[in-house]
Amino acid sequence: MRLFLSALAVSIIMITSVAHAAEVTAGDLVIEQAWARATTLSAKTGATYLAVRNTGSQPDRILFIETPVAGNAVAHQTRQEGDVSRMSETGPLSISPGGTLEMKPGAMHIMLMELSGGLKVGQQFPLTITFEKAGKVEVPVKIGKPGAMGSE
Ligand SMILES: [Cu+2]
Repeated sequence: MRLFLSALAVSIIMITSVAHAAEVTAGDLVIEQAWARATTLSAKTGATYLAVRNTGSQPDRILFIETPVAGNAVAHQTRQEGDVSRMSETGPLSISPGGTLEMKPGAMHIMLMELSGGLKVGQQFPLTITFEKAGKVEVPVKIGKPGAMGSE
């Protein structure tokens, strides 16, 4: 019995780690490690990070980003100017063939604006990305700790 239980525990752990590494495929694109930083309940803005891998032979572009948790979502780039970090819109992002578009804290991110109720640790929300060629894709975004630096 004890042996059976520990075998069960091992398989549960394996299932969890597979779920954690969830990736979404759309045509030639693989979207992975989608996560967001938790915010306070009254926060109006938040940031989401993810990676898009292009396994095809043609470039693709992100046209729109939308989510039910925010009134507006746009790709931003953070630049460090002395002691000040500034963000600006990136415009349409392209993913070159064989390349990966990687977003992370302090660099590129998806800015969520007009948040409807804050982002809570441990919860998840859908993000819909429309690509020029791969079309519309819904990606589940996990919410990590407020100061988290990655999807772990
Ligand atoms: Cu931003």
